Amino acid sequence: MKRWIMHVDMDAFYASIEQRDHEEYKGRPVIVGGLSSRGVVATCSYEARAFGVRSAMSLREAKRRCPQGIYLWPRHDYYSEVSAEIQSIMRRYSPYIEPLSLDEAFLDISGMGHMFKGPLAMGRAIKEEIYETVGLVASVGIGPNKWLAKLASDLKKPNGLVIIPPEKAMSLIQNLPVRRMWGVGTKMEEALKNAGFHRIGDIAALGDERKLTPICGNQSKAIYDMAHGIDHRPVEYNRAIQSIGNELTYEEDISDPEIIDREWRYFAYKVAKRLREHHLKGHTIAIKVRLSNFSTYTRQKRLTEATNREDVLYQVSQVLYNKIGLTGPFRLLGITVSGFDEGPKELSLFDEYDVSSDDVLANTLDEIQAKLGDQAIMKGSLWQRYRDGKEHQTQALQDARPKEGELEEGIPQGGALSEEPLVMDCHQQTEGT
Ligand code: TTP
Ligand code: MG
Repeated sequence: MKRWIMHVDMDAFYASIEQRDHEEYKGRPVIVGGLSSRGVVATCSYEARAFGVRSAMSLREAKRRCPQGIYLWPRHDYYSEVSAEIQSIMRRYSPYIEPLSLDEAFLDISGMGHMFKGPLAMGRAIKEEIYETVGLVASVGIGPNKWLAKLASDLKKPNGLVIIPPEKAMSLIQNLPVRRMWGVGTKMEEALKNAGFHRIGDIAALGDERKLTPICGNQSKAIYDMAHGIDHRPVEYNRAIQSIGNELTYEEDISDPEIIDREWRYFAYKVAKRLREHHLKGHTIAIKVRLSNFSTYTRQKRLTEATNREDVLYQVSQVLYNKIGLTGPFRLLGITVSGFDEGPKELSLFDEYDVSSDDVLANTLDEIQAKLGDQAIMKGSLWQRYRDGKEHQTQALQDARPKEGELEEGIPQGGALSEEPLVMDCHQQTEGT
């Protein structure tokens, strides 16, 4: 059976939702992002892209390039709801679905083409159903593996529908810049170029993957395979949440101890809130800090009792932070919790009395925020942060997947793939597309 993977990626996702909901925004440059002077663009409509506005660009720069743009604050919870609707449509086409973020997912559709006139017809059907039901445009890519499917969905954006048959793969990818490979960020691109690899074909012609080791470290095999159009990674449709964390790359490095402390409090608040949303408690708390030169340090601690409490997360993060012994300036900070207790605990009648007053307070706050918005009730320190315009930048990160080596105690990260400056986890910046 021929393997066919589909990658569905919504066009200008947040901005398209805003245009869908506001007649007056249609056809106009819409920029969604933080509104403070330090804010960045989360995304923008294709009309705004024509002015040179891009994701992760500072809003200051965006406003310079496109003063007539419509600038909007993101509504993350609402976008998540739309995302869930889209996922439920995709799930009807294939149960083998792996969402990568709010707006993109892989589907393994091997052997399912017979329900349609082939994989391309199936892609068209999904696009149409998403458009008719949700009113948004998706780009769809289909290929013999994940990397080619992801590439395909990007080739004709917006409103793309592209299939890369295996026999066409090599001729198509060999002239593309190395940056187009999935997982090659700015840093690795630079290293590859310095070593004389500009196009994917340059890597494919190497003849021996070991020659890549000095540049790509433990990613060499993956990069070498990709350069040959090969990617054996399965669509991970059943992956349970393994960790929940938030991290943030700052537009300007931070070194003021008060601000750093506020950030730790913020991460503790945010991660605890998300753990409660998922009814999870974890034993392992990890922190991550990255310096301006990209050196990255992680420390973790395992607690005997699993927790989802904000105060515990904050206190442990401080113990770990002191252990690292660095004071900045920091490019990135973050907290992740993993090692979850098996399944949500069933409450028995007697257990009810076990619920601590802290839990009751946290749940009450969650309810108020769910009804009235996050700003309705907030700790003083976090309110200040929100007012300063930081809040918008921290999108809930992908629930998941400690990257290789990420949770290992005390190991500065050298893996080139992890050196990509993250704006949001699991997002690659694609420049100039
Ligand atoms: P993308 O799929 O990367 O971008 P997009 O859907 O806006 O545009 P397109 O796919 O047509 O190129 O990301 C999906 C959403 O994730 C995006 O709408 C906003 C959010 N996002 C951020 O918040 N910050 C970022 O840096 C990026 C790239 C995306
Ligand atoms: Mg998208």
